[in-house]
Amino acid sequence: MDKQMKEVLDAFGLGDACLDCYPFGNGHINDTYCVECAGGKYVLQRINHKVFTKPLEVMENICRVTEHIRSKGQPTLNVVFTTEDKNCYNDSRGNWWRVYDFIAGSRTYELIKNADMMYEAGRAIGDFSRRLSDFPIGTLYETSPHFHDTPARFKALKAAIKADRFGRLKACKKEIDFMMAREHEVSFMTDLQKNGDIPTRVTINDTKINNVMFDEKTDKAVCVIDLDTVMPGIIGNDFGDAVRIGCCTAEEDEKDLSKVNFDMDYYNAFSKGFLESCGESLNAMEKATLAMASKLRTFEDGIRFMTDHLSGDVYFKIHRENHNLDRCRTQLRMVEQMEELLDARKSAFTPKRIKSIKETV
Ligand code: ADP
Ligand code: GN1
Ligand code: MG
Repeated sequence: MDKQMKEVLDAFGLGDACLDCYPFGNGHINDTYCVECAGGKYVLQRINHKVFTKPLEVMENICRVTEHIRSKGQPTLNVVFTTEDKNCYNDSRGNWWRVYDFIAGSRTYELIKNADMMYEAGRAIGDFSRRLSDFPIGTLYETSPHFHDTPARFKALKAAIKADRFGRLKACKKEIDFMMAREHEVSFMTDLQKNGDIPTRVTINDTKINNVMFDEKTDKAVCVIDLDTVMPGIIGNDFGDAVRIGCCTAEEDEKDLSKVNFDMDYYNAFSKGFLESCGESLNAMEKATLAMASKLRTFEDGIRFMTDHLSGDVYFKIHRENHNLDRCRTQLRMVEQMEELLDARKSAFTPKRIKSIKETV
């Protein structure tokens, strides 16, 4: 173990007990390690402080939300405090670190195996919302402002197109045309929120399938993790992000787009689990727009991946050339299929339909 890692593990009182410490998981943002000690297993993370510029506020949100869930007797992330009783550690090089208990007997999946697992994921994500419905939302920090502000994401894409700093634009014409043709749709969910047609709730804002822990033996969902972006938000984004990844027959970075298909059975199973958990507390507009929110959430990541590709891959970790472009392409293919299969087009929401939904809200 190198000197820096020893310093960090010592801060959490794990330096001497540590038997092994190795990179773990497939997140795009933080650096994650599994720490095996004589007395147990932990997850150590270096918080990406370029993305999360206020790590103390992120940690405060996570501690409060997880305490709330724990107080209801439910499994959740458990923050391990430093020997100085702090929820994270700022090392001598300026990096921010935190430790969680490893959620025993559980694992994550990049690709869902069957519809039952999608039902389970829906249940876990819906449960999170239900359990936090009585949480004082106004006390949460908005740690990543404009995180799911899709119009702002689109604006950033346009700026990246204009700058074309790395001369990558010419190879992306088809994708850019596809995205431009949908510009008028990007404010659909944020407009509903602004107009008060959908409420602001405590949301996770990052519910891709590898942020759901499943029991290793039974494949039952244990809980959601990766709570860095827990903030006030739109519930459709939590629903939609899981659909974006979970209902896709291939991984997010699949190069062969013929393998990238939308699985309707998975969508139905996920919706069932989700609505059984938190459906009662959603209003009619939230429920009616879950499919549209799924498409827009998927489109938003297509926009973000393309923006990052054109900007020189500065945000999402990449592991090969054109990785963000490949990720963008899968997202756009999913959007195309959601438009067909879920009728998730803005035109499906005629003023007449919106009016009739509002009347039931
Ligand atoms: P990122 O923000 O980079 O995606 P995550 O918090 O999602 O980081 O962690 C990355 C991966 O590490 C997860 O997908 C999961 O496989 C694993 N992981 C994270 N926290 C835990 C935990 N408490 N117990 C077990 N595995 C975990
Ligand atoms: C990132 O952290 P991770 O890998 O779970 C990103 C999400 C994107 C996702 C795309 C803080 O999620 O918003 O949807 O990649 N997280 C952050 O796969 O930007
Ligand atoms: Mg993650």
